[in-house]
Amino acid sequence: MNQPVMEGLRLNVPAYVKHQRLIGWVAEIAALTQARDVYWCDGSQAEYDRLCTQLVSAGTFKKLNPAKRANSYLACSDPSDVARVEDRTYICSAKKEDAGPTNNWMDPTEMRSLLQTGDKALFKGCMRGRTLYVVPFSMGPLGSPIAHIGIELSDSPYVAVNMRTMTRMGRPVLDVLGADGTFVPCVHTVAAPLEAGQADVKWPCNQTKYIVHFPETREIWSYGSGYGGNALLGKKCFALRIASTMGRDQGWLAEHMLILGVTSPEGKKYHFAAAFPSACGKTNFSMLIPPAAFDGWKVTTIGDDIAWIKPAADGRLYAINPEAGYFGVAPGTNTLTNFNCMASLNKDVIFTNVALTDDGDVWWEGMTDTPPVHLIDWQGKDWTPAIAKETGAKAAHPNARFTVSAINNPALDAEWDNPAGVPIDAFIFGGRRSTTVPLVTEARDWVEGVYMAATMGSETTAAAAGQQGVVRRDPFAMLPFMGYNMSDYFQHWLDMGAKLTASGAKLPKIYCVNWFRKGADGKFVWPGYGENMRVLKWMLDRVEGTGAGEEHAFGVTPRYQDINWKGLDFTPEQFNITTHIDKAAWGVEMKLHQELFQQLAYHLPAELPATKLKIEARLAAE
Ligand code: SAT
Ligand code: MN
Repeated sequence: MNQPVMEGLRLNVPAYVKHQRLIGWVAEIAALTQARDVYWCDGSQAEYDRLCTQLVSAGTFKKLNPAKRANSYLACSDPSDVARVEDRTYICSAKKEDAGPTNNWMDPTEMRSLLQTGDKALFKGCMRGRTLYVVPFSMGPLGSPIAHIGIELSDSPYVAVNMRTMTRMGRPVLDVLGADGTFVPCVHTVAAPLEAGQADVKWPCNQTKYIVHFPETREIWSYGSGYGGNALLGKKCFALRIASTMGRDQGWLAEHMLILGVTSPEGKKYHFAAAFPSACGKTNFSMLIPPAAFDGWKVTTIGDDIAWIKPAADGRLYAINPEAGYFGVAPGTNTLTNFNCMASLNKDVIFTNVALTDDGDVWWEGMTDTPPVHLIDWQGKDWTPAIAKETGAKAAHPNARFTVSAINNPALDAEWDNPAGVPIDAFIFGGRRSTTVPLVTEARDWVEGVYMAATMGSETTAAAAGQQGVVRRDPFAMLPFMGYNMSDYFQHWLDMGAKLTASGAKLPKIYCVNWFRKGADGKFVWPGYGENMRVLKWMLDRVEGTGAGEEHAFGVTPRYQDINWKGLDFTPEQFNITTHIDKAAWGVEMKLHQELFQQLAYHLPAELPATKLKIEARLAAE
């Protein structure tokens, strides 16, 4: 094939690339960013190994002891580049109202001038001295009608190797794309150009950061960060922010949800999709092992973070996991909290910001009760339990992550890759709340469920830069991931329910859960993890119409006797702490719902304030 040359730069287009518009766009971005050269990722194992070796030479990666963690690496980031940056994330829709009050907005023309076209446009020359990697990826099974293709152009080889694990990446994607297929263009730079002779650093990044989405033209531009959700653009940027706008236009849902399967001893299978904010245990929940008393029950993982959900011809909602790997939180993960996850992490893993042991393995807070006597912490400093006691230094960053392929998961569901998806029996919405919100509540109907999800609050975590532990409203666990106006999104959910009801289908039930309520001693009361199976079982009984519960102001909650406690010593008093409704606390909570509704007044569906009035009336009558 004819090899276009831009200002002396060879584009190195492989012969199998037939898509002229793609080639033209790569040429345009290479010229804008003044990349040193261009490399097209084929997604092969040989390429992955080669890039990892290159990352080791550059000092970005440390190869771990193969006897402990085969084919695995540790990357430690710049201390300033450890989490998503919500205050630097923009939705640049033509109209400000379409981004809505929960998103940062800038006029698209102004943003384009800032990034691409202005005299001092940030992307001009931002890849000088670096290779531009062309990373073709598919969200969803390759070639399936529900999948969508993206092409990420990035100057970070760390991004290229992580994208290979997190998505279906490489040459087969370009084969599916053919000569004129549609793709979402994603441009990413660490924004650390290298001048001639300038030595690179281990983790190049820039103090200035922009994570930008143009929903109308379905484009993503990311500047200045090499980290996770800021840089692996298939994940939050595409599969949630851009996909949510596609879902609004095309009648489907892109959600921040895990998907799990539950199989009964009789072989009946159910599916749940569950939304929780970042770092609230979605990965653990999706891989849970039922307690011994639930002999014969099995939980399997379809996805741990994102669900694309579409109505099918049978009137039910079917969910797929658009990702191919897990980018999960390491701290707190151990063989008790998530046995399957620990088993997944034995080989072929990229760890980011965990600690290094003296024998070339990894460690993080909560992995073992007794820490090793010496470690190199995530910032490269000596760490001992004594140092930690004195300075409070963490061995691993609280938002340290692992990147691992779904196929490493021993609990992987046989249908995880099925393009048709799995039918959803129930939705679960959960926040991290040390007070107020009961263990589990069932919505009486779809509208009440949408109300629960819309008004959900959660204490902030280390997954995003900023203050931690403050309760904020996080509707549908989508606050940082909504690609359009939040009120329009509530309407979209209500419309979806109305459409399914009209078709005569049985709607999924909707639950609100809270595993995180604390007792007077400040400790979590609910034992969590595998014991969550007891709550799932109650939900299944309700789905089957056999489970009992008690109605109250917010919905239906199990009484102590409605849950199977076999094999667990959990008293009615403890259960009461996890479920009781404190009227004063709920008075405060309802004011926070009101504040949210005031913030979202533009286009807020009338059903939501109407539901609030009903709840308040019930609360007053109790
Ligand atoms: O960094 S990510 O956005 O991928 C992880 C998270 O915050 O959920
Ligand atoms: Mn997430």
